[in-house]
Amino acid sequence: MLLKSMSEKPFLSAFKGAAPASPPWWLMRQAGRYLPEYRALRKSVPGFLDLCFTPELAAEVTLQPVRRFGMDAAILFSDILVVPHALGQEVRFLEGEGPKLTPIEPRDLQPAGAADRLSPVYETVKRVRAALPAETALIGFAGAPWTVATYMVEGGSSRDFAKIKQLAVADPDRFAQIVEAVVLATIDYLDRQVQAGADALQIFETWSGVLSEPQFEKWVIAPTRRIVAAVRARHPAIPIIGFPKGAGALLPRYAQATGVDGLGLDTSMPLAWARAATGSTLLQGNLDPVVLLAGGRILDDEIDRICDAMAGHPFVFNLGHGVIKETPPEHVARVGEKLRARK
Ligand code: 1CP
Repeated sequence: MLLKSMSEKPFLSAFKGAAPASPPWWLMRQAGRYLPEYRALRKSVPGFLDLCFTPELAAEVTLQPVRRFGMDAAILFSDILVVPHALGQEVRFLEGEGPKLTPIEPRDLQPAGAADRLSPVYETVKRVRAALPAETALIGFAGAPWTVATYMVEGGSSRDFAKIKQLAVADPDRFAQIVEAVVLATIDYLDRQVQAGADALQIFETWSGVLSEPQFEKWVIAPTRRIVAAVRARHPAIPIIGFPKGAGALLPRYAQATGVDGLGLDTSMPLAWARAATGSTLLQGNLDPVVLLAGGRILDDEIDRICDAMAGHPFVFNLGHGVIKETPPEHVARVGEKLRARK
């Protein structure tokens, strides 16, 4: 029994109800620009998507933070916008400007075969799986349809989401064609990541906080529920984490209606409330990335506050959003030390 529990990956044990004093951890955007070894490797390819689609390099970038800091999980290095790319929309990442997507007609999106066009990603998953220590889990991921569609419709990052919200309320049938294409492609894409060796999945819903309750129901909950159900039908045991950033008081509804196994909590989420409102669902989060950037005493105190609030509950320590690129790598190392020292 002891041997069995020792051979389990701590990250996966948390989904089975384990709640050790020293919780498992990983960080959103743990691979990326705050690491000098990432910046060096990034220079060797012309575009960001070249990095995502070169398995040898993407696997190396995935492994970099785990090698340095010993997180309990690696997250596949890719991006949520590889799905629109696979659907036939042109996606470019411009230095300092973020993603740019060319407009496309909903009827021109090509969900059939989209997942096949992402085969380099599955090769990355295989390579990472083979290289990771036995105790480290590998998380595959995709963007949730609403969040991915914001980039597809707005043509890039947005401040007010005016175009997509207008489309969603004024021409829901046309918008539904886009969402449908993303749902279909995402189901196959996640399925293929699991087949290639991902131990768990995370669905990033970064922009769930900009919708009214009925619109949230329609464009966040319904498509996510379909993806979760379809992936589950193919892989009944795969843990799925939903991260509905900014969902606020809609978090319990999201948890119950989508059927995810774990919930990512953004920094604004009150921990005692989230814990009480979502039952036994595993929770993950929610350190402010700015506190990680700051380091020092406030970082130590916040790690304790969050872990104390989650004591006795299945929990994965993480940030409330991604690592900020100016973050000193030593602060990330400190998170690992501090968590391991908790008894
Ligand atoms: O090389 C570079 O500097 C590009 C920066 C970068 C990186 C490192 C982008 C561009 N994407 C990524 C990797 C990435 N993106 C990962 C890899 C694994 C890891 O976490 O270490 C993941 C999971 C994502 C997911 C992602 N991409 C999200 C959801 C999570 C979140 O941050 O909210 C979103 C919204 C994107 C879109 C995206 N990708 C990149 C940019 C600049 C953006 C736009 C962000 C915005 O609109 O604010």
